[in-house]
Amino acid sequence: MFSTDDSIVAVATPPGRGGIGVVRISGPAARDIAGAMLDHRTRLDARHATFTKVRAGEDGVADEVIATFFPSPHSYTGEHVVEISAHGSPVVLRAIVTRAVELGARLAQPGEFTLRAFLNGKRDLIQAEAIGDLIAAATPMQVRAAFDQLDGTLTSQIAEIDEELFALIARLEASLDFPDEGYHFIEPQETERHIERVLSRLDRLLAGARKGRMIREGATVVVCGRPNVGKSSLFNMLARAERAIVDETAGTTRDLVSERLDIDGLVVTLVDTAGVRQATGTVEREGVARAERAREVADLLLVVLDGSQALTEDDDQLLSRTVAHRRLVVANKSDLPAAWMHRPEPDVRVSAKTGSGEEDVRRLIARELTGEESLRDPAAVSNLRHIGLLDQARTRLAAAERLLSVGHASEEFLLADLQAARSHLEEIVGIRTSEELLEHIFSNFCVGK
Ligand SMILES: Nc1nc2c(ncn2[C@@H]2O[C@H](COP(=O)(O)OP(=O)(O)OP(=O)(O)O)[C@@H](O)[C@H]2O)c(=O)[nH]1
Ligand SMILES: [Mg+2]
Repeated sequence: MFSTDDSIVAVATPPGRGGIGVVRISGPAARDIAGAMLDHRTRLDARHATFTKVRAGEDGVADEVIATFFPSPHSYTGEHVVEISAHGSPVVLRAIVTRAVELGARLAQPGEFTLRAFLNGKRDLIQAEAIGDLIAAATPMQVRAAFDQLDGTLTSQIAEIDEELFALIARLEASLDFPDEGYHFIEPQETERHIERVLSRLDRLLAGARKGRMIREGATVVVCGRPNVGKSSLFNMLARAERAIVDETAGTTRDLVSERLDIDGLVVTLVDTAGVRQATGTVEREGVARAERAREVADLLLVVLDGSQALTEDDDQLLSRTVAHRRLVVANKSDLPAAWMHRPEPDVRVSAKTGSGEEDVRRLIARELTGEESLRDPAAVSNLRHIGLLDQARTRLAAAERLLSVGHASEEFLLADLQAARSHLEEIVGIRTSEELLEHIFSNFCVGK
């Protein structure tokens, strides 16, 4: 399904109006297609910004543009590419694309420019996915994590592991190929040492995986507690906006209210919920049911208690119902005298009224989600696809290690495990892929990327 011998075209800048808008054409005919709609008398020079005019179509649409020709292979896709920067008018950009199609280009599919970059060997699969992550990033930490992968950090770590595996496989194969000489090209103890080393490298990569995923995908944090303990006040404090209604009557919040925050580089969707109690009215009952469902999908709960009052039965019930869930117990209203010998000891005391303790809550949220005190550096692995394949590679290596530990491991069995581990690693980088996988990855991109 992937044709790469034709030329494709799309607007590469986001929809809407802007100072400039860029149309990208990639493929063998890119230079001729662009040349046919530009006023420029001579052909476009390589990597030279040419100021000229475009005339696109019978409606007389025209604009002043800068056209740049990137000859193959030194372009984004590895093919001939022309980028036409016009003024950012949707009418102009659409006319340029339409004209390019008349001249023989095809409308690009989502992610097709980056797909071509991958198919032409300009990017490996990790890097191609990182481009998607970088464009989608909502926090500087997400950009850093994506850029590291684009820069090849993960690629080279996997290549090092793969190299060691490859060398080991080669020596084991040599032993198989010359069985009569009674000579092992590699002793079992040495094989074991190599496998252990590869395993510990994989473990190091996987150790950062939870943090990496949290950085890449973000997390849902749900504020819960009985009515009136100050959930909405705490929510507003963290959102730094008066988003949710606060009132002294119990049962103020009915619906879920959510807000996206940047907590220490993490994209956190914070959700305020209705106070949990035996509700009377139908609206409040529905609110309590929604709160319950929100708790079930949360990555982290903030269980809010009123520190100025004795614990009630509702508090106790919620505490015991959430005990197995990842949670922080937050004692609010610390500006009032504490009336409560707390058990369990709260993780943090705050006053949503004065704002005291806000930094502690943020720090604890980040720590609970990532397992780290502070998020200075992104993790090497963050993509669930990569994590799954690393795990599978690890499983096969552990199996090989077990074979060795029981002694008499035949080279054939060892080799089967080691080769399987290698193929999982190759799938991460994209040395092995299927069309379905590529389709899945690139269809999540927008048109023009
Ligand atoms: N003194 C003090 N009062 C607070 C604090 N936080 C909230 N309150 C007050 O407690 C009352 C309830 O606050 P809300 O934030 O609406 O409480 P809630 O848990 O969202 O309540 P429901 O939505 O009804 O479940 C309001 O009168 C707030 O002003 C605090 O830290 N100190
Ligand atoms: Mg509320």
